[in-house]
Amino acid sequence: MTKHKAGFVNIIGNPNVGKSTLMNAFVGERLSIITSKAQTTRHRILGIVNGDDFQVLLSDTPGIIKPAYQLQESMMDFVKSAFEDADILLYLVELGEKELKDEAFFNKITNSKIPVLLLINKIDKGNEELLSEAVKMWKEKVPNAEIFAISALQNFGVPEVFNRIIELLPESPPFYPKDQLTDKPERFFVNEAIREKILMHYKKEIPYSVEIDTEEFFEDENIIRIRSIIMVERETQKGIIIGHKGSALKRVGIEARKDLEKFFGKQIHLELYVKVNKDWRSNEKQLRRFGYNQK
Ligand SMILES: Nc1nc2c(ncn2[C@@H]2O[C@H](COP(=O)(O)OP(=O)(O)OP(=O)(O)O)[C@@H](O)[C@H]2O)c(=O)[nH]1
Ligand SMILES: [Mg+2]
Repeated sequence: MTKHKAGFVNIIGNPNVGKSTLMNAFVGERLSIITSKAQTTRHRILGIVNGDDFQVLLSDTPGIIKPAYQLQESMMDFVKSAFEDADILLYLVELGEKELKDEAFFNKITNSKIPVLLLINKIDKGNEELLSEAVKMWKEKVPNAEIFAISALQNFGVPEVFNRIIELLPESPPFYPKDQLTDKPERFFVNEAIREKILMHYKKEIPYSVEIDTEEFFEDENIIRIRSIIMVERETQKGIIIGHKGSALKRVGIEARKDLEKFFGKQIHLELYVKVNKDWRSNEKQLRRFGYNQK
């Protein structure tokens, strides 16, 4: 009989390289939100892939940045934690990328005692020549890594990476029940669906000044009733979120509701409110309340 394998496989890399796209491709569900903007992911999100004799605990993490305010510091704490408990590191880069902007994190990767799979993503955007240049460069920069070329978006090369993960996984009993998909509660996915629409439809600093707080999540037999607050930092931002006669907010509500109906497989009633929570991004207590500061 084969022994059961299980372990933490943590995805790290620069912002916008496709970490969340890859995590969703592995899990086969839309667990992490994806947008074309950097800093879409703010949390460490666990996605669990279960088989009869394995359990892969994937972590999606925020893109690595130099933090400028407290929220971003908390985001980087999630990345640090992903280095600490990993059994396998997936270092995701995109074709054309030259470096990880943070030297300390980069050194952790090159000095890693655990297996590192360096995945060159978005190869659908390039050609053979660009790819072979990239492979050559990354071999020199991260000699301890095994290199794979993938397109997370097109699921190209992803099954091969998964097979290698299974080979490398340590023997261990499962860490979570075998029917569990994530460690995050339902409300988290509501918040994220709403935040994704805000990232998509608002410009400049607006998406980065927003946090969502789902106050009510009530599941009936046929419908889920949800009430969520969109928190902004300033009064002027509140007006922008709502838009002319409420049109902008309405669009966010409709689009988020559609996604959530797919995600939960049930009819959704979604009420949205906008509130000013002054400078929440720099307020320790508020950050803790929204699940950021874990120290
Ligand atoms: N062409 C192409 N685009 C991709 C691929 N993978 C991801 N993308 C796109 O890249 C953008 C960023 O993807 P995300 O998955 O949100 O990237 P991320 O690394 O999680 O970003 P942050 O959470 O902001 O750090 C989105 O527009 C994706 O559709 C790929 O393989 N090919
Ligand atoms: Mg992401």
